[in-house]
Amino acid sequence: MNEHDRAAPVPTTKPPAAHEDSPHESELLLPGVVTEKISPARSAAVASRVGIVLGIAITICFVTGLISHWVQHPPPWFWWPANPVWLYRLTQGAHVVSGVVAIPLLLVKLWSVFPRLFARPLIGSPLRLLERGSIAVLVGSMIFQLVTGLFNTAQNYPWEFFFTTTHYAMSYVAFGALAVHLAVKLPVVRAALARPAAGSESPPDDAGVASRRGVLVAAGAAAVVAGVAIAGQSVPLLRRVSVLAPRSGEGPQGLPVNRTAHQAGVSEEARDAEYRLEVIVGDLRRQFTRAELAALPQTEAEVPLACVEGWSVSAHWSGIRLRDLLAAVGEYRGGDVEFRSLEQSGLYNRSVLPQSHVVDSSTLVALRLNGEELDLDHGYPCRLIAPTRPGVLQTKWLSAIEVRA
Ligand SMILES: Nc1nc2c(c(=O)[nH]1)N[C@H]1C(S)=C(S)[C@@H](COP(=O)(O)O)O[C@H]1N2
Ligand SMILES: [Mo]
Repeated sequence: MNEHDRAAPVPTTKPPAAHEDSPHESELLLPGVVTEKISPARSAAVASRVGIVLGIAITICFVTGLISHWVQHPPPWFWWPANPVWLYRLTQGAHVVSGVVAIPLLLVKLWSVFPRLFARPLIGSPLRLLERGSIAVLVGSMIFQLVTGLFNTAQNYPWEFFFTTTHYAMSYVAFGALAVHLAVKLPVVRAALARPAAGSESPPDDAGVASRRGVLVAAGAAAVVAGVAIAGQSVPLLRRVSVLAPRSGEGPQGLPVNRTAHQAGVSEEARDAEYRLEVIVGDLRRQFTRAELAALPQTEAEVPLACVEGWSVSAHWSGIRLRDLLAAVGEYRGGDVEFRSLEQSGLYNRSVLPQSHVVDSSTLVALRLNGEELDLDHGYPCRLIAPTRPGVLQTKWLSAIEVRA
């Protein structure tokens, strides 16, 4: 007798019917007229399959979101490579696309399990209460994350709280609730996946079978459409079909502008003949005019600008390598470097660059963009451009660069 003979279970009940995993009338706290009309597609078969794809999308979204947060607010243990230059463009593009793809999947998933919210008993045992509670937290936090994230891609903040900290904190709630939910539902998911989505014993003309397949296909199609609609923010070929991508390649010198010189209140200072860039290395400091910066050896680099909102554009920069500029003032002995902007207020008027990026050969104090003098709105007289970093940290209209002890 081999392994298989022993393992084969003896069927004690009748073969599974097509609707076995749909909630039964008597199990629901709903009037019969309503229960009768519940589509058989609202089943564990559909919920499990959509749930798996949704779970993958959310995991990608969570991990890439953590990366983005840590790059911007690095904990002591965090290290992020400076190469390949497109790395952040990829992770942040994946973050936004996976989040947008999750929206239709979450809607289909909620639709498929909705009748079960009325399952008897409404509360029941403490364990059941826990299960229901975790679902409430899960659904609430997921909707919150996807909606706030979507608004952020449109640079629209119709709320009072500060987006990044709230979105970050809530991601742990959402992902934690997802883990609990998956653990609780694992037996149901396994059972549902063991059966074909449509149910093997069902007659071919069964309307429920057709609609289950239909719902799965529609969910997949909606997810693809949603993904394509936003991906054009980062994928040039998709730009024309990306209706959800608000900023893609438009703006002076082929790059979108998030904050203009006028909005930042730097138009005059930036063009002033008295402009100086101050570079501080330890006890040594030196001021550079724009002409002096232009007279230093210039380096070219292809480095994408990748905004946290999801849009990204590859660009050709030219300027002074940061490490060369520091060396023109004093010896760089390691440590973070702070960049300050002419901009007085505003969240992004300074940034801190870690050592891994300070010494990288494609980190520039850029003077030119795509073959032209840097546009005022892109940071004239000079700006920071470093690889694998979010746009918010690519400080424009630099006034000072300081090596922190
Ligand atoms: N001083 C300053 N620099 C800034 C910003 C800002 O508001 N002020 N915005 C940042 C953001 S959010 C992005 S995405 C990039 C966009 O650069 P661009 O406007 O040249 O495309 O600039 C960054 N640099
Ligand atoms: Mo940005």
